[in-house]
Amino acid sequence: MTTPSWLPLAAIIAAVLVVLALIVSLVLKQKSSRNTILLLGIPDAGKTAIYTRLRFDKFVSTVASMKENEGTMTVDNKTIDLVDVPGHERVRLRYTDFLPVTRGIVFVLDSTKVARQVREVAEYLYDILADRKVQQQSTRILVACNKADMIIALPKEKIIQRLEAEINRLRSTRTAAVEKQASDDQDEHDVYLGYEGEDFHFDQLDNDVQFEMCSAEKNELEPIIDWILA
Ligand SMILES: Nc1nc2c(ncn2[C@@H]2O[C@H](COP(=O)(O)OP(=O)(O)OP(=O)(O)O)[C@@H](O)[C@H]2O)c(=O)[nH]1
Ligand SMILES: [Mg+2]
Repeated sequence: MTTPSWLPLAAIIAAVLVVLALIVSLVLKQKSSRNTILLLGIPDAGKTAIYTRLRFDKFVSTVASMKENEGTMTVDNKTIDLVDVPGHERVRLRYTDFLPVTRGIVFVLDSTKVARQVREVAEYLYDILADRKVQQQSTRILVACNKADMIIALPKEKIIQRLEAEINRLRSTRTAAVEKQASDDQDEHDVYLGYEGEDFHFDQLDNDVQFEMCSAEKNELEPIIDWILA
């Protein structure tokens, strides 16, 4: 009995399908293992206040954190891991340890002080946006403009404008610095943000970056919760 001529081809197609199915299931598994929401931002932005609201539904006036807070929140029967990373310069970089399990980043800023703090806020946000892992995983980012209960809080549109202008400035100094350096040790923060020759805008990024006003004090955190659940 001779082997039908289509049999080898069918075997190859079947093998390819099995491999594809394996790859898809691996990717899905990897994605579902990313269940952590990181709360990042410079000191005093309100990360611990938001963390405590989301987890325990209460407001605490805390002191500067020096250690991460880690725990879960449950909404709509979904359990989500939350990590509040202190803003202090010596500890904030620890956020990179959590990136492999991170589903989204809530970048918290103080809307009442963002004009004065724009350089520090933009530098930290720049590091996050330009991080290779954040880009590879297309990590979603929500900029939570906190303390919106205060009358002096800057509106969202103004905050976006200020940050875009500052990132634009930073980009030219950082790109120049990277070019001056030998090219071999630029592995972590060397991804160019936006389009060359054009002013920087958040919507030029592949990562989805949203902005929402909120208040941990007044418990106005629905935009954050909706974003986490989306
Ligand atoms: N008015 C107002 N104050 C807030 C709000 N959220 C936090 N605060 C105050 O802002 C201060 C800083 O809040 P934290 O949550 O400790 O800030 P943090 O971002 O965790 O700071 P680090 O731990 O130092 O990185 C505290 O005095 C809070 O009471 C808010 O929504 N409105
Ligand atoms: Mg804190």
